[in-house]
Amino acid sequence: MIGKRVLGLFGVLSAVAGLGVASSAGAQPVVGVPHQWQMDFPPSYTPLMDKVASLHDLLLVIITVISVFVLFLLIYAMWRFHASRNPTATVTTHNTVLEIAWTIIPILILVVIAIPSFRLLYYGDKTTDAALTVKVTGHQWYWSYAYPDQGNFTVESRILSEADRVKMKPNQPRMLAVDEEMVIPKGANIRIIGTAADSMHGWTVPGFGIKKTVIPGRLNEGWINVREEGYYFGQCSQICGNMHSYMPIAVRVVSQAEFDKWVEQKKKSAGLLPATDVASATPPANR
Ligand SMILES: [Cu+2]
Repeated sequence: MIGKRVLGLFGVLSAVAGLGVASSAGAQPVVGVPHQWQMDFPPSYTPLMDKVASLHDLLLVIITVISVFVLFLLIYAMWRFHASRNPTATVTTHNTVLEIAWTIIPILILVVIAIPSFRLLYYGDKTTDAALTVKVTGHQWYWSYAYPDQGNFTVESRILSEADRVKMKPNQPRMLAVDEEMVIPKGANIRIIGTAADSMHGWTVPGFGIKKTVIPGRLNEGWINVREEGYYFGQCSQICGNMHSYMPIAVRVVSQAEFDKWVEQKKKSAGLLPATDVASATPPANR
């Protein structure tokens, strides 16, 4: 689709532009953000979103063919059976062949749609071998991300005020930048377990093809595998209260080495690792 290609080009251009700004800050480029005049899906960054887009493309072909066919029938009937051209109306009430056809053909079309649709549902349901799990919890009105496989530390992610964003993350989009992103390694299957602390929220990142409604007292599962490093953004997609629009979702995708470094740092500040620097180590008592 031409529209998609043009938008894809915009994506690349803005990613390159973002890279220029980001590299000066020594961080990942801003990749997964909405663009001006965007009309199609956002560019895809995960295998799941690839499949969502291709199912959409299949459905677009099917509905276009059906719409054009119905439009043709309407126009033809208006022309062919106009009173001036067809003064005496036919009294035909049944046509067995036609009736069987207009029952069977729609069934076949629905089956053709159902097969890839169910395959996609099961594909997006869960990952078979996850490199790690991130437990996402929606709160009024911020997100927290727990890393049970890395010692179970938790990161809280809150929107930056406009003044703080300009000061701390000027290259990131307004209303989407947060103080602490969810950090994951690139190219790894990440199991997402979602729940909520108070009301229902929706953990949604459009470019990842994931949209998990998170519900208090329940665990919902999904997965992502992001190909490229960068910052990706989404928004809470479940009306959750008066600050619903102020709990954006930001994901920072990094290399495995950088992820390991980040984990060490988080574990240390959560008190899960002994301090390794000499200055803060407790001196031996009897010396
Ligand atoms: Cu919410």
